[in-house]
Amino acid sequence: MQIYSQILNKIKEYETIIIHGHVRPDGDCIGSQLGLREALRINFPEKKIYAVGPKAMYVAFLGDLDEISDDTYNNALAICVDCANSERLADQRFKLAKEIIKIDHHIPVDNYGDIELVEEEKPACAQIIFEMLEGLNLKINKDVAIPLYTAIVTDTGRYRFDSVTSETFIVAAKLLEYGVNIAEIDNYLSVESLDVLKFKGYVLSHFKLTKAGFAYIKITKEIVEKYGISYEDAANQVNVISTIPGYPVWALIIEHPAEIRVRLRSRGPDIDKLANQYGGGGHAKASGCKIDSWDDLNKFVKDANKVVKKYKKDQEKNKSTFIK
Ligand SMILES: [Mn+2]
Repeated sequence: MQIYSQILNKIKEYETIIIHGHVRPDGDCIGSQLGLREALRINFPEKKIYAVGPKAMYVAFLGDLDEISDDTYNNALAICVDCANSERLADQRFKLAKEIIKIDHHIPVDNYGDIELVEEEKPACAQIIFEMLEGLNLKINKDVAIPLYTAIVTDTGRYRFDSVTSETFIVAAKLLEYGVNIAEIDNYLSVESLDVLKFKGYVLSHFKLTKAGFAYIKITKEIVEKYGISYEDAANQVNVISTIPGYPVWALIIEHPAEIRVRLRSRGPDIDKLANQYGGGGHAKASGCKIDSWDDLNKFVKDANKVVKKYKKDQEKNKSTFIK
């Protein structure tokens, strides 16, 4: 692909390359950052390569991010991964870089990159990165493969999402050839603290269902504090209510100290437009947005109901017998 060589030329041109991810990073974000950092380090040992931003505890086994000074950005190239809009990038110092490359798989929100490699159909940003490294014949080793594999396995919900294709498995298979131990990674990803387990119990016993077919759970600050878990750990439980037949759209709505965030998921209708209405976005079946206060929850629930109702009506028309 021509864009691969454009990116390679930029990598060759710069002595310092800084890899950015998004706020509240997930496994794909950290895995893409650390996998790409390692790949660039082994292929260009003379260059200074960093990855910056907050860490994510549940993929802490992948390694640490770097602390760098503002001066490091002088004449540097920033590569931003897994992030559709510049506002959502962690560490806004990417703006200090001389040029910016965006590598992403979300529906684009803004075009902040000087060069952009965006493949919306890919289930994980790490898959795009692996295909690029391979396409450019760059060296890959086990330390590159482990974070990239972890990124793919987390962002695909362990290969369960719509966006997974044969290509995803081909990439995963190739990563295994570099010595990735899938059981070991699965063990790391599967541990769950007692507090999180108890919080799951709260979700299971307090979620709400609407007549239209929307399932949701409201989590106040007090609840997060009561269970003594992080906001991220709490928000990650959105799929606890993902399995109910007749409820193809679900959400976890959580109050952070400064805002109320909605994690919205679907196995039926596209929900990214609904997220757009509330200042968010993401993927067709997995999006996020915000509401201004708990008073707006009813309105959000109504809008979600509309999406589900329309979907069910369309399903009826098409006489789909597949129960979602
Ligand atoms: Mn991702």
